[in-house]
Amino acid sequence: MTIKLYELCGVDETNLFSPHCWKIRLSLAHKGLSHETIPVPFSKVATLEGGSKRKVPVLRDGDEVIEESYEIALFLDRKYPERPSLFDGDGARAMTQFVISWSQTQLHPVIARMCLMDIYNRLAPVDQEHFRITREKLFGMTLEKFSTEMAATPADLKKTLFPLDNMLGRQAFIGGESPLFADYVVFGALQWLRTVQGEDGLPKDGRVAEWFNILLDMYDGLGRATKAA
Ligand SMILES: N[C@@H](CCC(=O)N[C@@H](CS)C(=O)NCC(=O)O)C(=O)O
Repeated sequence: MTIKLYELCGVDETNLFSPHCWKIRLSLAHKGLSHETIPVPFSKVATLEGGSKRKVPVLRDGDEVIEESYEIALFLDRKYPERPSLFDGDGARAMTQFVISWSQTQLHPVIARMCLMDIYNRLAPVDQEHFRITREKLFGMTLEKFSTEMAATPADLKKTLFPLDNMLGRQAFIGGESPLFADYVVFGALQWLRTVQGEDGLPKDGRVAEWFNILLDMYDGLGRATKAA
């Protein structure tokens, strides 16, 4: 039975931009599993699977429905143990929590500060309303004020990525010689920026750029196939 992946989209259903959904797109490819994408705009997320979900990605595999990207990755390894693992043992699962935490608390805020209005501008009016209400409540200010007064630059991003740049001097991937789920976590964040704003804000040269380009080209260019904005 085909695996279904509910993924966030804007007006253009082929512009899949959610960082968390990208983690799972690459995880499925890593395991050699094909899937059907069901694009979902912000205002429809709460109607998925009978209305029980509030966020995507959500994955349906037969009768099983899983949400939360890390839980989906664990599920895929549990259900398909004969395929390449997304984690290299218990230690890797535990350390991936650090990568998720770093990505969520350091990388995502900088990227949001770079591209908030780019996200807003690619949504349909009904989704713009949802995005404005939820994000203005979260930030405690208007989107316009956030994106001007809190704006971040490519230099801020480069600085935030320094730990990754430094580590890539010693090994090819966060996972070691080949990528693991932890790589897809960080890839998802940069792909988010690429798909909503284009490539200008991304590192252009150096180790992180090289690592990101390798991941964009992996799995028959899955990442690159979604156009940069
Ligand atoms: N921790 C969750 C985060 C998922 C998440 O934040 N998804 C966003 C899209 S990137 C969402 O569905 N938001 C719905 C909304 O804001 O209404 C995961 O890793 O799956």
